[in-house]
Amino acid sequence: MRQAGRYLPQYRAVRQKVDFLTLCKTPELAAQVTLQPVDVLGVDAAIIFSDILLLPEAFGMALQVDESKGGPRFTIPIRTESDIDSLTVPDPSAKLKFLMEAIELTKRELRGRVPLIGFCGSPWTLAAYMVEGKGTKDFRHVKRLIYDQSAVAHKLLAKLADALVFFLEAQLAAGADAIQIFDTWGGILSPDNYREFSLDYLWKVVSNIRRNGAPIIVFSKGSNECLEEISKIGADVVSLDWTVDIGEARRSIGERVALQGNLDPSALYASPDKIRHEVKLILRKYGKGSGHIFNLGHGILPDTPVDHARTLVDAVKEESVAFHE
Ligand code: 1CP
Repeated sequence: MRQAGRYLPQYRAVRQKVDFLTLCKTPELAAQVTLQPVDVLGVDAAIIFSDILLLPEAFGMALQVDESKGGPRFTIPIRTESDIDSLTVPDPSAKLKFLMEAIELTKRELRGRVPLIGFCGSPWTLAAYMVEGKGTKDFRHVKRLIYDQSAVAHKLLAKLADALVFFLEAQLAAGADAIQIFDTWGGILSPDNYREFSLDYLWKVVSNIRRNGAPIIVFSKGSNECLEEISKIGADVVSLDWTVDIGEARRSIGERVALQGNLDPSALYASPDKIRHEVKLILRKYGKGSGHIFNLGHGILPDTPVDHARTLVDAVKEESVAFHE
């Protein structure tokens, strides 16, 4: 989860020279920072350096990253039906060519060392950013839309689901070995709304992609109430945040899907001994057998000591071997 980023000095060194969007849009640099965690931490897979918000930008929305105001934002959010009508589904090979080139380049530079993961935001999570303009506390604009003008919300979500199918197929064609879909804001919905406005569209995306066996990982943060249903949309892996017991999740859905997760990113503030202890707990909770991809339960925090991230990776490798012996 967010392998690259501010916690890595090597990443900060690149970012000192270029802004975030330039980094995303320069294939050589995107490939370079994609490889950093593989070299520095020894993780078993790379995730392409990009951002979920580049797809809405390709729809024609102006994206701005103002460091002083925190994360990225759309300068003009979309709020009305005519705003949504004016969005055209982008051709990824034209509008997101830089990403496809970054994937091709990264694959060449990886030379098969580890697989490369492509990714996107879920229709719901992208819609939330497009309507709010940025991450907000209560997401009131997008929530107003689903309660007050649900048909308009569905129109936007359907458009996003169509675009995501093309987008993900293009990433696979460029060389991505697997796809992760981030439904970061799934958890702000009631279970019924989650089914109607998020899950249904995740299902549409997953079931329509031609993927030739490439695995799909779905991460829907805070949607633990609906894990059973998430496990039935056709994804191969369900990624868990840290608020769920991975042993219980395995008992309820582990027959159907592999599980990814789920260490609390804050655990990386702990001492190396404690980190190792936490790793062992999760490995034991999952139990023996295959079907577990160890990961954090959400993105790594920017002030995480690199040594601690390395301790985590080493501990996962060593303890999982020890546990299976
Ligand atoms: O240099 C910087 O400060 C940029 C920080 C940063 C990074 C490293 C952002 C801004 N995006 C990224 C890269 C990124 N984003 C990756 C690259 C692959 C990796 O190294 O892991 C991925 C997979 C994402 C996905 C992403 N972007 C998500 C989904 C995952 C999650 O964290 O929940 C979301 C919600 C975003 C939006 C975004 N991009 C960046 C920020 C700060 C945010 C959050 C905005 C907000 O909610 O306010």
